[in-house]
Amino acid sequence: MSRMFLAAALGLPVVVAPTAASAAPPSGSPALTSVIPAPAEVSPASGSFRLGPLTVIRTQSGSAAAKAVGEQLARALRPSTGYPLPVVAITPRVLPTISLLLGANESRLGDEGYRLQVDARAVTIRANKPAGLFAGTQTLLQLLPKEIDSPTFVRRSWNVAGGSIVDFPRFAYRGAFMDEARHFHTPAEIKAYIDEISRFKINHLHLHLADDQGWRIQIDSWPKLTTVGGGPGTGVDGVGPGFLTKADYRDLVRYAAARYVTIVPEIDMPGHVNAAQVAYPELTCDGVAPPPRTDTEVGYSSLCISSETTYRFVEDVIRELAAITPGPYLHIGGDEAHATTDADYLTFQQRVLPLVTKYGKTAYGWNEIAKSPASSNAVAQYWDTATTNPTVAAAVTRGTKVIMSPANKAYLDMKYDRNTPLGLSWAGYIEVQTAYGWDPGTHVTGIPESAILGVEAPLWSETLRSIDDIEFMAFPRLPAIAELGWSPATTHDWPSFASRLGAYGPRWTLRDVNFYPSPQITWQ
Ligand code: TNX
Repeated sequence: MSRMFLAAALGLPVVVAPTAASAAPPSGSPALTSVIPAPAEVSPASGSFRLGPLTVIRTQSGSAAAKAVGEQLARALRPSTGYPLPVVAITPRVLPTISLLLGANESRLGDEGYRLQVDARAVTIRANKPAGLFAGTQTLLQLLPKEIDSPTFVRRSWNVAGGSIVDFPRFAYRGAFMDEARHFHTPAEIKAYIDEISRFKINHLHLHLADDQGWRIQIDSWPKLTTVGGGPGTGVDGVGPGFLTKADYRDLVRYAAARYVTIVPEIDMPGHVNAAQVAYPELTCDGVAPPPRTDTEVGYSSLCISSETTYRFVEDVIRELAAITPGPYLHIGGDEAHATTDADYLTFQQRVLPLVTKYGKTAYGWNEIAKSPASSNAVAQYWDTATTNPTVAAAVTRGTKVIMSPANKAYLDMKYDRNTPLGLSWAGYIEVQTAYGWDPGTHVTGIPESAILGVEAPLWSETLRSIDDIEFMAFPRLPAIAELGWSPATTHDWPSFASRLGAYGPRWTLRDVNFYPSPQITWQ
Protein backbone atom coordinates (compact mmCIF):
# COMPACT_ATOMS: atom_id res chain seq x y z
CA MET A 1 0.00 0.00 0.00
CA SER A 2 2.66 2.53 0.99
CA ARG A 3 4.68 1.73 -2.13
CA MET A 4 1.60 2.52 -4.18
CA PHE A 5 1.08 5.87 -2.46
CA LEU A 6 4.74 6.76 -2.89
CA ALA A 7 4.65 5.95 -6.60
CA ALA A 8 1.44 7.91 -7.05
CA ALA A 9 2.89 10.88 -5.17
CA LEU A 10 5.91 10.83 -7.45
CA GLY A 11 3.68 10.59 -10.51
CA LEU A 12 5.08 7.20 -11.47
CA PRO A 13 2.95 4.49 -13.07
CA VAL A 14 1.65 2.23 -10.35
CA VAL A 15 2.19 -1.44 -11.04
CA VAL A 16 0.62 -3.40 -8.27
CA ALA A 17 1.73 -6.98 -7.87
CA PRO A 18 -0.56 -9.53 -6.25
CA THR A 19 0.27 -9.81 -2.57
CA ALA A 20 1.23 -13.13 -1.02
CA ALA A 21 -2.17 -13.16 0.65
CA SER A 22 -4.05 -13.14 -2.66
CA ALA A 23 -5.43 -16.55 -3.37
CA ALA A 24 -5.85 -17.81 -6.92
CA PRO A 25 -9.19 -16.78 -8.41
CA PRO A 26 -12.08 -19.10 -7.62
CA SER A 27 -12.35 -22.02 -10.01
CA GLY A 28 -13.64 -20.97 -13.43
CA SER A 29 -13.41 -17.28 -12.56
CA PRO A 30 -10.95 -15.28 -14.64
CA ALA A 31 -8.08 -13.46 -12.92
CA LEU A 32 -8.41 -9.69 -12.62
CA THR A 33 -5.49 -9.50 -15.05
CA SER A 34 -7.39 -11.29 -17.84
CA VAL A 35 -9.35 -8.31 -19.15
CA ILE A 36 -9.24 -7.07 -22.79
CA PRO A 37 -8.33 -4.24 -23.25
CA ALA A 38 -5.80 -4.39 -20.40
CA PRO A 39 -6.81 -2.02 -17.58
CA ALA A 40 -4.50 0.76 -16.40
CA GLU A 41 -4.03 -0.69 -12.90
CA VAL A 42 -4.94 -4.07 -11.49
CA SER A 43 -4.59 -5.05 -7.82
CA PRO A 44 -5.66 -8.63 -7.12
CA ALA A 45 -6.56 -9.40 -3.52
CA SER A 46 -7.81 -12.37 -1.57
CA GLY A 47 -11.44 -13.30 -1.40
CA SER A 48 -14.13 -13.21 -4.02
CA PHE A 49 -17.67 -12.05 -4.64
CA ARG A 50 -20.37 -14.60 -5.30
CA LEU A 51 -23.16 -13.52 -7.60
CA GLY A 52 -26.22 -15.33 -6.28
CA PRO A 53 -30.00 -15.55 -6.42
CA LEU A 54 -30.31 -12.68 -3.91
CA THR A 55 -27.87 -10.32 -5.63
CA VAL A 56 -29.22 -6.89 -6.44
CA ILE A 57 -27.87 -4.27 -8.82
CA ARG A 58 -27.89 -0.89 -7.16
CA THR A 59 -27.47 2.22 -9.31
CA GLN A 60 -26.81 5.85 -8.43
CA SER A 61 -30.09 7.30 -7.21
CA GLY A 62 -31.39 10.10 -9.36
CA SER A 63 -29.42 9.06 -12.45
CA ALA A 64 -31.51 7.64 -15.29
CA ALA A 65 -28.32 6.92 -17.24
CA ALA A 66 -26.80 4.89 -14.38
CA LYS A 67 -30.08 3.00 -14.05
CA ALA A 68 -30.03 2.24 -17.79
CA VAL A 69 -26.49 0.85 -17.49
CA GLY A 70 -27.67 -1.26 -14.54
CA GLU A 71 -30.62 -2.59 -16.55
CA GLN A 72 -28.29 -3.52 -19.42
CA LEU A 73 -26.00 -5.33 -17.01
CA ALA A 74 -28.97 -7.20 -15.55
CA ARG A 75 -30.13 -8.20 -19.05
CA ALA A 76 -26.63 -9.54 -19.79
CA LEU A 77 -26.50 -11.57 -16.56
CA ARG A 78 -30.01 -13.01 -16.31
CA PRO A 79 -30.16 -15.63 -19.11
CA SER A 80 -27.17 -17.71 -17.96
CA THR A 81 -27.53 -17.24 -14.20
CA GLY A 82 -31.31 -17.44 -14.05
CA TYR A 83 -31.23 -14.91 -11.19
CA PRO A 84 -33.77 -12.06 -11.02
CA LEU A 85 -31.12 -9.35 -10.36
CA PRO A 86 -33.46 -6.45 -9.60
CA VAL A 87 -32.12 -2.99 -10.39
CA VAL A 88 -32.75 -0.69 -7.42
CA ALA A 89 -31.63 2.66 -6.05
CA ILE A 90 -31.11 1.61 -2.42
CA THR A 91 -30.38 -1.82 -0.98
CA PRO A 92 -30.43 -3.40 2.46
CA ARG A 93 -26.77 -3.85 3.45
CA VAL A 94 -27.18 -7.58 3.98
CA LEU A 95 -27.79 -8.41 0.34
CA PRO A 96 -24.88 -9.10 -2.01
CA THR A 97 -24.77 -6.01 -4.19
CA ILE A 98 -23.31 -4.82 -7.47
CA SER A 99 -23.22 -1.03 -7.13
CA LEU A 100 -22.90 1.40 -10.04
CA LEU A 101 -22.18 4.78 -8.50
CA LEU A 102 -21.42 8.21 -9.88
CA GLY A 103 -19.37 10.87 -8.13
CA ALA A 104 -16.08 8.98 -8.13
CA ASN A 105 -14.55 12.44 -7.94
CA GLU A 106 -11.24 11.25 -9.35
CA SER A 107 -10.06 13.44 -12.22
CA ARG A 108 -7.72 10.93 -13.84
CA LEU A 109 -10.72 8.68 -14.54
CA GLY A 110 -11.98 11.31 -16.99
CA ASP A 111 -15.32 10.72 -18.68
CA GLU A 112 -14.85 7.04 -19.49
CA GLY A 113 -12.76 5.71 -16.62
CA TYR A 114 -13.95 3.75 -13.61
CA ARG A 115 -12.77 2.16 -10.39
CA LEU A 116 -13.95 -1.38 -9.71
CA GLN A 117 -13.69 -3.01 -6.30
CA VAL A 118 -14.50 -6.60 -5.52
CA ASP A 119 -14.77 -8.14 -2.05
CA ALA A 120 -16.91 -10.80 -0.44
CA ARG A 121 -19.84 -8.44 0.13
CA ALA A 122 -19.99 -6.35 -2.99
CA VAL A 123 -18.80 -5.36 -6.42
CA THR A 124 -18.62 -1.57 -6.58
CA ILE A 125 -18.04 0.39 -9.76
CA ARG A 126 -17.52 4.12 -9.36
CA ALA A 127 -17.11 6.63 -12.17
CA ASN A 128 -17.35 10.34 -12.88
CA LYS A 129 -19.76 9.79 -15.77
CA PRO A 130 -22.23 7.09 -16.91
CA ALA A 131 -19.83 6.20 -19.76
CA GLY A 132 -17.38 5.06 -17.08
CA LEU A 133 -20.04 2.92 -15.44
CA PHE A 134 -20.73 1.27 -18.80
CA ALA A 135 -17.01 0.60 -19.30
CA GLY A 136 -16.81 -0.86 -15.80
CA THR A 137 -19.70 -3.22 -16.46
CA GLN A 138 -17.97 -4.47 -19.61
CA THR A 139 -14.95 -5.30 -17.46
CA LEU A 140 -17.17 -7.02 -14.89
CA LEU A 141 -18.69 -9.26 -17.59
CA GLN A 142 -15.18 -10.46 -18.47
CA LEU A 143 -14.44 -11.19 -14.79
CA LEU A 144 -17.34 -13.62 -14.51
CA PRO A 145 -16.88 -17.23 -15.67
CA LYS A 146 -17.11 -17.46 -19.46
CA GLU A 147 -20.45 -19.32 -19.24
CA ILE A 148 -21.96 -15.94 -18.30
CA ASP A 149 -22.16 -15.43 -22.08
CA SER A 150 -24.36 -18.48 -22.59
CA PRO A 151 -27.74 -17.46 -24.03
CA THR A 152 -29.35 -20.18 -21.90
CA PHE A 153 -29.30 -21.19 -18.24
CA VAL A 154 -26.09 -22.72 -16.87
CA ARG A 155 -25.98 -24.35 -13.44
CA ARG A 156 -22.71 -23.26 -11.81
CA SER A 157 -21.35 -20.84 -9.23
CA TRP A 158 -20.69 -17.29 -10.37
CA ASN A 159 -17.70 -15.85 -8.58
CA VAL A 160 -15.65 -12.74 -9.25
CA ALA A 161 -12.03 -12.68 -8.06
CA GLY A 162 -11.31 -10.16 -5.29
CA GLY A 163 -9.27 -6.99 -5.73
CA SER A 164 -9.54 -3.70 -7.54
CA ILE A 165 -9.07 -2.13 -10.94
CA VAL A 166 -8.53 1.52 -11.80
CA ASP A 167 -9.02 2.08 -15.49
CA PHE A 168 -9.26 4.88 -18.04
CA PRO A 169 -8.45 5.22 -21.76
CA ARG A 170 -5.15 6.23 -23.32
CA PHE A 171 -6.96 7.80 -26.31
CA ALA A 172 -10.38 9.45 -26.40
CA TYR A 173 -11.30 7.95 -29.80
CA ARG A 174 -11.47 4.20 -30.38
CA GLY A 175 -13.29 3.43 -33.58
CA ALA A 176 -14.74 0.59 -35.58
CA PHE A 177 -15.98 0.94 -39.16
CA MET A 178 -18.49 -0.62 -41.53
CA ASP A 179 -18.63 -0.17 -45.32
CA GLU A 180 -22.34 0.07 -46.14
CA ALA A 181 -21.68 1.09 -49.74
CA ARG A 182 -19.90 -1.95 -51.20
CA HIS A 183 -22.38 -4.20 -49.45
CA PHE A 184 -25.34 -2.94 -47.48
CA HIS A 185 -25.38 -4.35 -43.96
CA THR A 186 -28.84 -4.15 -42.38
CA PRO A 187 -29.66 -2.20 -39.20
CA ALA A 188 -29.87 -5.53 -37.33
CA GLU A 189 -26.35 -6.42 -38.52
CA ILE A 190 -25.02 -3.00 -37.54
CA LYS A 191 -26.58 -3.44 -34.07
CA ALA A 192 -25.03 -6.89 -33.72
CA TYR A 193 -21.62 -5.37 -34.50
CA ILE A 194 -22.21 -2.53 -32.01
CA ASP A 195 -23.01 -5.13 -29.33
CA GLU A 196 -19.66 -6.82 -29.91
CA ILE A 197 -17.39 -3.78 -30.34
CA SER A 198 -18.74 -2.04 -27.23
CA ARG A 199 -17.56 -4.99 -25.12
CA PHE A 200 -14.00 -3.89 -25.93
CA LYS A 201 -14.65 -0.24 -25.05
CA ILE A 202 -14.79 0.88 -28.69
CA ASN A 203 -16.66 4.19 -28.55
CA HIS A 204 -17.14 5.26 -32.19
CA LEU A 205 -18.66 3.50 -35.19
CA HIS A 206 -17.79 5.08 -38.55
CA LEU A 207 -20.33 4.23 -41.27
CA HIS A 208 -19.10 4.56 -44.86
CA LEU A 209 -22.47 5.47 -46.39
CA ALA A 210 -21.71 6.22 -50.05
CA ASP A 211 -19.26 5.07 -52.69
CA ASP A 212 -19.11 4.26 -56.40
CA GLN A 213 -21.22 1.11 -55.98
CA GLY A 214 -24.04 2.47 -53.83
CA TRP A 215 -25.62 5.28 -51.78
CA ARG A 216 -27.01 4.14 -48.43
CA ILE A 217 -28.53 7.07 -46.53
CA GLN A 218 -31.80 8.87 -47.24
CA ILE A 219 -31.32 12.51 -48.29
CA ASP A 220 -34.71 14.20 -48.70
CA SER A 221 -33.57 16.94 -51.07
CA TRP A 222 -31.98 14.42 -53.47
CA PRO A 223 -34.31 11.38 -53.24
CA LYS A 224 -32.90 9.43 -56.19
CA LEU A 225 -29.63 8.97 -54.28
CA THR A 226 -31.30 6.10 -52.46
CA THR A 227 -34.12 5.06 -54.82
CA VAL A 228 -31.57 4.65 -57.62
CA GLY A 229 -28.25 4.57 -55.73
CA GLY A 230 -29.47 2.13 -53.08
CA GLY A 231 -31.80 0.15 -55.29
CA PRO A 232 -31.68 -3.35 -56.79
CA GLY A 233 -28.40 -4.28 -58.44
CA THR A 234 -26.25 -1.91 -56.35
CA GLY A 235 -23.21 -2.97 -54.37
CA VAL A 236 -20.21 -5.05 -55.42
CA ASP A 237 -21.36 -7.75 -57.88
CA GLY A 238 -24.80 -6.13 -57.67
CA VAL A 239 -25.69 -8.16 -54.59
CA GLY A 240 -25.58 -5.53 -51.84
CA PRO A 241 -28.68 -3.32 -52.29
CA GLY A 242 -30.44 -1.37 -49.56
CA PHE A 243 -30.22 1.89 -47.65
CA LEU A 244 -30.91 3.42 -44.25
CA THR A 245 -33.93 5.66 -43.94
CA LYS A 246 -33.49 8.61 -41.63
CA ALA A 247 -35.66 6.74 -39.11
CA ASP A 248 -33.30 3.72 -39.35
CA TYR A 249 -30.31 5.99 -38.87
CA ARG A 250 -31.81 7.78 -35.84
CA ASP A 251 -32.66 4.43 -34.30
CA LEU A 252 -29.05 3.27 -34.83
CA VAL A 253 -27.74 6.48 -33.27
CA ARG A 254 -29.89 5.81 -30.18
CA TYR A 255 -28.95 2.13 -30.02
CA ALA A 256 -25.26 2.98 -30.24
CA ALA A 257 -25.54 5.80 -27.69
CA ALA A 258 -27.04 3.41 -25.15
CA ARG A 259 -23.77 1.45 -25.49
CA TYR A 260 -21.67 4.63 -25.36
CA VAL A 261 -20.84 4.38 -29.06
CA THR A 262 -21.03 7.53 -31.22
CA ILE A 263 -22.01 7.13 -34.88
CA VAL A 264 -19.68 8.89 -37.37
CA PRO A 265 -21.28 9.17 -40.84
CA GLU A 266 -19.15 9.35 -43.98
CA ILE A 267 -20.03 10.59 -47.46
CA ASP A 268 -16.92 10.11 -49.60
CA MET A 269 -16.10 12.96 -52.03
CA PRO A 270 -14.99 14.36 -54.44
CA GLY A 271 -14.08 10.81 -55.64
CA HIS A 272 -16.03 7.60 -54.97
CA VAL A 273 -19.23 9.26 -56.25
CA ASN A 274 -20.31 7.12 -59.20
CA ALA A 275 -23.56 5.99 -57.54
CA ALA A 276 -24.58 9.63 -56.93
CA GLN A 277 -23.78 10.51 -60.56
CA VAL A 278 -25.85 7.60 -61.89
CA ALA A 279 -28.81 8.99 -59.91
CA TYR A 280 -28.07 12.65 -60.79
CA PRO A 281 -26.12 13.13 -64.05
CA GLU A 282 -25.93 16.89 -63.34
CA LEU A 283 -23.18 15.99 -60.83
CA THR A 284 -20.85 15.22 -63.76
CA CYS A 285 -19.16 17.94 -65.85
CA ASP A 286 -20.72 16.77 -69.14
CA GLY A 287 -24.16 16.07 -67.66
CA VAL A 288 -24.11 12.49 -68.94
CA ALA A 289 -24.95 9.69 -66.50
CA PRO A 290 -22.12 7.17 -66.16
CA PRO A 291 -22.98 3.46 -66.17
CA PRO A 292 -23.66 1.93 -62.74
CA ARG A 293 -20.59 0.16 -61.37
CA THR A 294 -20.48 -3.04 -59.36
CA ASP A 295 -16.75 -3.81 -59.71
CA THR A 296 -14.09 -2.93 -57.14
CA GLU A 297 -12.01 -0.38 -59.08
CA VAL A 298 -11.27 2.88 -57.26
CA GLY A 299 -10.23 6.38 -58.34
CA TYR A 300 -12.25 6.87 -61.54
CA SER A 301 -15.12 9.14 -60.47
CA SER A 302 -15.10 12.82 -59.47
CA LEU A 303 -17.67 15.47 -58.70
CA CYS A 304 -17.51 18.42 -61.14
CA ILE A 305 -15.37 20.90 -59.19
CA SER A 306 -16.25 23.96 -61.32
CA SER A 307 -20.01 23.49 -61.11
CA GLU A 308 -22.19 25.30 -58.55
CA THR A 309 -24.62 22.35 -58.66
CA THR A 310 -21.86 20.34 -56.97
CA TYR A 311 -21.75 22.69 -53.97
CA ARG A 312 -25.54 22.88 -53.70
CA PHE A 313 -25.54 19.06 -53.58
CA VAL A 314 -22.69 18.85 -51.09
CA GLU A 315 -24.23 21.46 -48.78
CA ASP A 316 -27.64 19.77 -48.85
CA VAL A 317 -26.09 16.42 -47.97
CA ILE A 318 -23.92 17.85 -45.18
CA ARG A 319 -26.85 19.84 -43.74
CA GLU A 320 -29.23 16.87 -43.72
CA LEU A 321 -26.63 14.48 -42.33
CA ALA A 322 -25.51 16.92 -39.61
CA ALA A 323 -29.15 17.35 -38.55
CA ILE A 324 -29.57 13.64 -37.76
CA THR A 325 -26.09 13.17 -36.26
CA PRO A 326 -25.69 14.19 -32.60
CA GLY A 327 -22.01 13.16 -32.55
CA PRO A 328 -19.30 15.75 -33.21
CA TYR A 329 -17.80 14.29 -36.41
CA LEU A 330 -18.84 14.31 -40.04
CA HIS A 331 -16.50 12.40 -42.36
CA ILE A 332 -16.20 13.72 -45.91
CA GLY A 333 -13.90 11.03 -47.32
CA GLY A 334 -11.43 12.67 -49.68
CA ASP A 335 -9.37 9.55 -50.45
CA GLU A 336 -8.19 8.24 -53.81
CA ALA A 337 -9.47 11.25 -55.79
CA HIS A 338 -7.34 10.18 -58.77
CA ALA A 339 -9.85 11.59 -61.27
CA THR A 340 -9.64 15.05 -59.69
CA THR A 341 -6.63 17.28 -60.46
CA ASP A 342 -4.57 18.47 -57.48
CA ALA A 343 -5.70 22.06 -58.06
CA ASP A 344 -9.35 21.00 -58.22
CA TYR A 345 -8.93 18.89 -55.09
CA LEU A 346 -7.69 21.93 -53.16
CA THR A 347 -10.47 24.14 -54.55
CA PHE A 348 -13.03 21.55 -53.47
CA GLN A 349 -11.67 21.07 -49.94
CA GLN A 350 -11.30 24.84 -49.37
CA ARG A 351 -15.05 25.14 -49.95
CA VAL A 352 -16.28 21.91 -48.40
CA LEU A 353 -14.26 21.63 -45.18
CA PRO A 354 -15.73 24.95 -43.90
CA LEU A 355 -19.24 23.72 -44.79
CA VAL A 356 -18.90 20.98 -42.20
CA THR A 357 -18.02 23.61 -39.59
CA LYS A 358 -20.98 25.73 -40.76
CA TYR A 359 -23.33 22.90 -39.74
CA GLY A 360 -21.74 22.53 -36.33
CA LYS A 361 -19.56 19.48 -36.91
CA THR A 362 -15.85 18.74 -36.87
CA ALA A 363 -14.67 17.74 -40.34
CA TYR A 364 -13.06 14.32 -40.54
CA GLY A 365 -11.52 12.89 -43.70
CA TRP A 366 -8.98 10.40 -45.05
CA ASN A 367 -5.38 11.61 -44.76
CA GLU A 368 -5.43 13.16 -48.26
CA ILE A 369 -7.35 16.13 -46.78
CA ALA A 370 -4.09 17.13 -45.07
CA LYS A 371 -3.06 18.56 -48.48
CA SER A 372 -5.59 21.34 -47.94
CA PRO A 373 -4.75 24.33 -45.70
CA ALA A 374 -8.42 24.27 -44.63
CA SER A 375 -7.76 20.98 -42.80
CA SER A 376 -6.12 22.70 -39.82
CA ASN A 377 -9.24 22.33 -37.68
CA ALA A 378 -10.15 18.96 -39.14
CA VAL A 379 -9.29 15.37 -38.26
CA ALA A 380 -7.25 13.29 -40.73
CA GLN A 381 -7.62 9.51 -40.75
CA TYR A 382 -4.16 8.08 -41.41
CA TRP A 383 -4.58 5.04 -43.68
CA ASP A 384 -1.15 5.24 -45.33
CA THR A 385 1.10 2.19 -44.96
CA ALA A 386 4.25 4.35 -44.72
CA THR A 387 5.69 5.46 -41.37
CA THR A 388 6.54 8.88 -42.78
CA ASN A 389 4.15 11.24 -44.51
CA PRO A 390 5.48 14.82 -44.70
CA THR A 391 2.12 16.20 -45.86
CA VAL A 392 0.27 14.90 -42.82
CA ALA A 393 3.17 15.82 -40.49
CA ALA A 394 3.07 19.40 -41.85
CA ALA A 395 -0.70 19.59 -41.36
CA VAL A 396 -0.22 18.45 -37.76
CA THR A 397 2.03 21.44 -37.11
CA ARG A 398 -0.88 23.63 -38.32
CA GLY A 399 -3.31 21.97 -35.90
CA THR A 400 -4.77 19.00 -37.76
CA LYS A 401 -5.56 16.09 -35.42
CA VAL A 402 -5.06 12.48 -36.47
CA ILE A 403 -6.80 9.15 -36.04
CA MET A 404 -4.53 6.21 -36.78
CA SER A 405 -5.72 3.47 -39.16
CA PRO A 406 -2.53 2.37 -40.96
CA ALA A 407 -3.81 -0.04 -43.61
CA ASN A 408 -1.05 -2.60 -43.05
CA LYS A 409 -1.89 -2.84 -39.33
CA ALA A 410 -5.47 -1.76 -38.68
CA TYR A 411 -7.40 -2.76 -41.84
CA LEU A 412 -9.66 -5.61 -40.82
CA ASP A 413 -10.48 -6.37 -44.48
CA MET A 414 -6.90 -7.51 -45.16
CA LYS A 415 -6.53 -11.29 -45.23
CA TYR A 416 -4.91 -12.94 -42.20
CA ASP A 417 -2.71 -15.00 -44.52
CA ARG A 418 -2.74 -16.24 -48.10
CA ASN A 419 -5.38 -18.86 -47.32
CA THR A 420 -7.99 -16.53 -45.84
CA PRO A 421 -11.12 -17.04 -47.97
CA LEU A 422 -12.37 -13.45 -47.53
CA GLY A 423 -10.73 -10.05 -47.76
CA LEU A 424 -8.10 -8.26 -49.84
CA SER A 425 -4.31 -8.17 -49.58
CA TRP A 426 -3.15 -4.89 -51.16
CA ALA A 427 -1.74 -3.71 -47.79
CA GLY A 428 -0.38 -7.15 -46.92
CA TYR A 429 -1.53 -10.01 -44.74
CA ILE A 430 -2.41 -9.03 -41.18
CA GLU A 431 -2.24 -11.76 -38.57
CA VAL A 432 -3.25 -10.95 -34.98
CA GLN A 433 0.31 -10.27 -33.86
CA THR A 434 0.77 -7.75 -36.71
CA ALA A 435 -2.51 -6.00 -35.84
CA TYR A 436 -1.31 -5.75 -32.23
CA GLY A 437 2.37 -5.00 -32.94
CA TRP A 438 2.56 -1.21 -33.31
CA ASP A 439 2.21 1.89 -31.18
CA PRO A 440 -0.24 4.55 -32.40
CA GLY A 441 1.66 7.20 -30.43
CA THR A 442 5.00 6.63 -32.21
CA HIS A 443 4.04 4.92 -35.49
CA VAL A 444 4.50 7.86 -37.85
CA THR A 445 7.45 10.28 -37.80
CA GLY A 446 6.24 13.80 -37.08
CA ILE A 447 2.84 12.77 -35.69
CA PRO A 448 3.34 12.96 -31.93
CA GLU A 449 0.95 11.36 -29.46
CA SER A 450 -0.35 14.82 -28.55
CA ALA A 451 -1.80 15.15 -32.09
CA ILE A 452 -3.47 11.75 -32.02
CA LEU A 453 -7.12 11.45 -31.01
CA GLY A 454 -7.04 7.69 -31.24
CA VAL A 455 -7.33 4.64 -33.48
CA GLU A 456 -9.87 3.16 -35.85
CA ALA A 457 -10.15 -0.27 -37.49
CA PRO A 458 -11.69 0.00 -40.99
CA LEU A 459 -13.48 -3.02 -42.42
CA TRP A 460 -14.19 -2.56 -46.13
CA SER A 461 -16.88 -4.79 -47.63
CA GLU A 462 -15.82 -5.60 -51.19
CA THR A 463 -15.66 -9.31 -50.27
CA LEU A 464 -18.04 -9.38 -47.30
CA ARG A 465 -21.72 -10.28 -47.41
CA SER A 466 -23.06 -11.46 -44.07
CA ILE A 467 -22.56 -10.65 -40.40
CA ASP A 468 -20.66 -13.96 -40.21
CA ASP A 469 -18.19 -12.56 -42.76
CA ILE A 470 -17.85 -9.32 -40.79
CA GLU A 471 -17.24 -11.15 -37.54
CA PHE A 472 -14.69 -13.49 -39.11
CA MET A 473 -12.56 -10.54 -40.26
CA ALA A 474 -13.07 -8.39 -37.15
CA PHE A 475 -12.40 -11.02 -34.50
CA PRO A 476 -9.86 -11.45 -33.07
CA ARG A 477 -8.10 -8.41 -34.60
CA LEU A 478 -10.57 -5.75 -33.44
CA PRO A 479 -9.72 -6.39 -29.75
CA ALA A 480 -6.04 -5.86 -30.66
CA ILE A 481 -6.80 -2.40 -32.05
CA ALA A 482 -9.13 -1.69 -29.11
CA GLU A 483 -6.30 -2.46 -26.69
CA LEU A 484 -3.90 -0.14 -28.57
CA GLY A 485 -6.50 2.60 -28.22
CA TRP A 486 -7.52 2.04 -24.61
CA SER A 487 -4.62 0.56 -22.63
CA PRO A 488 -1.54 2.42 -21.37
CA ALA A 489 1.48 1.74 -23.60
CA THR A 490 3.22 0.29 -20.52
CA THR A 491 0.80 -2.68 -20.54
CA HIS A 492 1.63 -3.58 -24.15
CA ASP A 493 2.79 -7.19 -24.16
CA TRP A 494 2.12 -9.76 -26.89
CA PRO A 495 2.38 -12.92 -24.74
CA SER A 496 -0.08 -11.40 -22.28
CA PHE A 497 -2.48 -10.29 -25.02
CA ALA A 498 -2.24 -13.65 -26.79
CA SER A 499 -3.05 -15.54 -23.62
CA ARG A 500 -5.97 -13.25 -22.71
CA LEU A 501 -7.32 -13.65 -26.24
CA GLY A 502 -6.99 -17.45 -26.06
CA ALA A 503 -9.09 -17.44 -22.90
CA TYR A 504 -11.65 -15.10 -24.49
CA GLY A 505 -12.36 -17.27 -27.57
CA PRO A 506 -14.96 -19.53 -25.87
CA ARG A 507 -17.02 -16.44 -25.08
CA TRP A 508 -17.42 -15.72 -28.80
CA THR A 509 -18.37 -19.36 -29.31
CA LEU A 510 -21.01 -19.11 -26.57
CA ARG A 511 -22.44 -15.93 -28.12
CA ASP A 512 -22.39 -17.49 -31.60
CA VAL A 513 -19.93 -14.89 -32.87
CA ASN A 514 -17.87 -16.14 -35.80
CA PHE A 515 -14.13 -15.61 -35.35
CA TYR A 516 -10.90 -16.60 -37.05
CA PRO A 517 -9.13 -19.21 -34.91
CA SER A 518 -5.67 -17.78 -35.53
CA PRO A 519 -2.87 -20.35 -35.23
CA GLN A 520 -0.87 -17.69 -33.35
CA ILE A 521 -3.20 -18.12 -30.38
CA THR A 522 -3.61 -21.08 -28.03
CA TRP A 523 -7.39 -21.19 -27.89
CA GLN A 524 -8.86 -22.59 -24.70
C1 TNX B 1 -8.78 1.69 -50.07
S1 TNX B 1 -8.72 3.02 -47.58
C2 TNX B 1 -9.90 2.50 -49.97
C3 TNX B 1 -11.23 1.91 -50.13
C4 TNX B 1 -11.16 0.44 -50.36
C5 TNX B 1 -10.10 -0.16 -49.49
C6 TNX B 1 -10.03 -1.64 -49.54
C7 TNX B 1 -9.38 4.11 -48.37
C8 TNX B 1 -9.41 5.41 -47.75
N1 TNX B 1 -9.85 3.79 -49.58
O1 TNX B 1 -11.91 2.57 -51.18
O2 TNX B 1 -12.40 -0.12 -50.07
O3 TNX B 1 -8.86 0.37 -49.89
O4 TNX B 1 -9.13 -2.14 -48.59
